[in-house]
Amino acid sequence: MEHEVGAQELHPVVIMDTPPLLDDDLHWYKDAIIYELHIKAFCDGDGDGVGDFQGLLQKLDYLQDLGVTAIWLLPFYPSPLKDDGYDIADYYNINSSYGDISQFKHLLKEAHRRNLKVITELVLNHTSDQHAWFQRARRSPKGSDERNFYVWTDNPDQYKDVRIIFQDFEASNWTWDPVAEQYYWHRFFFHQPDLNYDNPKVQEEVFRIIDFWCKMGVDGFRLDAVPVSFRAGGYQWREPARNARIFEEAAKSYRFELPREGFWRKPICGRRTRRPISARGTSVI
Ligand SMILES: [Ca+2]
Repeated sequence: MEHEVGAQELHPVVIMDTPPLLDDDLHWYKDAIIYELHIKAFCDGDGDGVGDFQGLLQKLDYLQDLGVTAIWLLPFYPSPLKDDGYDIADYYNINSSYGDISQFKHLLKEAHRRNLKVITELVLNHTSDQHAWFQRARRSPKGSDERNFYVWTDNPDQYKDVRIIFQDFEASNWTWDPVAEQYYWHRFFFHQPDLNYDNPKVQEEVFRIIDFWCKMGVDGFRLDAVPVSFRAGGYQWREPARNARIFEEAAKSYRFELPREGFWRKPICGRRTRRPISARGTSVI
């Protein structure tokens, strides 16, 4: 407004001889124009009726012309697709209907060539029950590290005050597994067992997954369901900041920015350090 411009003129701008507060490499997401898309529904490059990375590649110029500065890809991993890909069966691969890792790398290269960032959706609260970790867990001895990749109990009244999110589908946050002969914990569908973040081996695996995609060149992540992931938070949604402490520490390690407000709806963005801190070298989670 004009009167504000006038007021500013009375106070000359002082050029501070200090580094800028905002680091473009870290804070680029703050004014990014983000285009969220599901690979399968965006563009079908090979004509088989399902969208794919080949199709998205063909549309990069179009997205750039729109003024988009970042693409946010919903889950594209191998999955039984019982929850639209939020039930991940393998964190290190691409659903073969959409393409393969080499096509994904090509997409990153072509996106970056157009100054487009690439944010990927990571679902780390739970896996598909088809994930190898769960299949191993249910067959491993009770109390073993392998069993404890997930949260188990003999008493389904445990944490009974925790709200059931999908009340239309689930009667409890616990489901009986006849193979394990225990109940396993899930905040969402029964086929999405929650990972146990109290197990250091789970923490290592999560860092390994983040490392894998960072090294490939992914610019940021949107982390799904972070607030309900931690026993320290009672597996409740009510204390998202407390529940997300692990990811705050991860964000420091990887030089990511973790948006404070509403972070579970926003991507964690930034870039990895030149020398990433390995999962083994940290004790942050
Ligand atoms: Ca296709």
